[in-house]
Amino acid sequence: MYKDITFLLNPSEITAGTRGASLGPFALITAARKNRSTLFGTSPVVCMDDCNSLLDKETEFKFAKNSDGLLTIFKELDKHISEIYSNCHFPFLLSGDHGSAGGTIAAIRNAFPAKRLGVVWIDAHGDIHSPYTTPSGNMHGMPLSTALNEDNIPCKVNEVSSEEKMLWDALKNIHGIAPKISPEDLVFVSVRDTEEQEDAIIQRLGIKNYEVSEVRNKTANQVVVEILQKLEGCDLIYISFDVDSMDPQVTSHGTGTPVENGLFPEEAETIMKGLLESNKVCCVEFVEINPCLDEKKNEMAEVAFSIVEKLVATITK
Ligand SMILES: [Mn+2]
Repeated sequence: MYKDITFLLNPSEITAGTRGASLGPFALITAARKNRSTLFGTSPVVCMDDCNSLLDKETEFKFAKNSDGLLTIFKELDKHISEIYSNCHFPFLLSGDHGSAGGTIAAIRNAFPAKRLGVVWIDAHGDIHSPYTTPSGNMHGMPLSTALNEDNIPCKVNEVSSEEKMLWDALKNIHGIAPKISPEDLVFVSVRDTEEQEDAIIQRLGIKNYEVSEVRNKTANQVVVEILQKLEGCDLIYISFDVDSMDPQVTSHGTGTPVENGLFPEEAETIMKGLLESNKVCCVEFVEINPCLDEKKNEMAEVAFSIVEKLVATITK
C-alpha cells in the first residue's frame, strides 16, 4: 500500500507552556545515531519550517497563544503531508508540541476527503480545551477541539477577542471541512489529567478513554481488539502519541507536562503495533519529547526511538 515511509520533522513548539519541545525530533534522531541505527538514512527525512521565533515576542492572543503561527503550521503540514501521500509514502511525524496535531488530522482529511478517519489519541491529557475554556491559553491543550469543531460553550469561562475568534474559527474550518472527525471515531488511551471543562465535554461527546488500569487489567492486545472493533466503520486511523502517556518513573520527566502512573513503554508499543497490523493506520505522530527537561539525559527520546524502530518495522514489513 505504501512504497516507503517519509519522516516529517515538525519542530513547532509555539503552543506549549514550557520551552524545548522543538528539540524533541532532533533528540530522537540523536538517540538513533547513538544506537548506530541507520533508520533515518534509509527513508527520506523532511524538516518543516517553524514559527518558533514568535516565542521571542509577546503574543497578542491571551486565550489562543500564537494561534496566528499555528494557522501557518496547519497550512505547512497540509502541503507536506499531501506531498508524502502523493508519493505513496506513509507520513511518520516527529513533532514538537501537540498543538499542531489538529493540523495533521486536517491534512489527512484533506488528502482523503471521502474517507472516514478514526483517531487514537494516546496521551496523559485530553487536549480538548478551546479558547473559551482554557486556563492557560496554551494551544497544545486544544488540538482535538479544532478537529471536532468544538468550542465547548456550555463550559465557557473566557471572553475571547474577535481576533482570537477569527483565528480559532480558521483553524477549525481549514480546508472547508468541519468537523474533521466524529467523537465516536475518537479513542483516548491513558488520559489521566484533565480539567473539569474537559471532563464535561468528554462526557457530553461520550469519548471512550482506556485508562492505564484498564489497559493493564485487560492487556494491551485486548485493548487493540476493542479499539479496532470500535473503529470498524472508519477507513483510516491516525495515531497521535504524546510521550507523556507513558509513566515518567519508567521513562523520564523529559516532556512538558509529565503525569505519574502512565503506560509502560511496552504497553504503548503493543497498542500501536497492534493497530498498525490492521493496515488502516495512515499516519503516526510522536510529540512532546523535551530533552531540556530530561533528568536522565536523553532517556525519553531513547525510549521513544526504540518504539519508533519497532513501528517502522511493522509498517514496512
Ligand atoms: Mn497531548
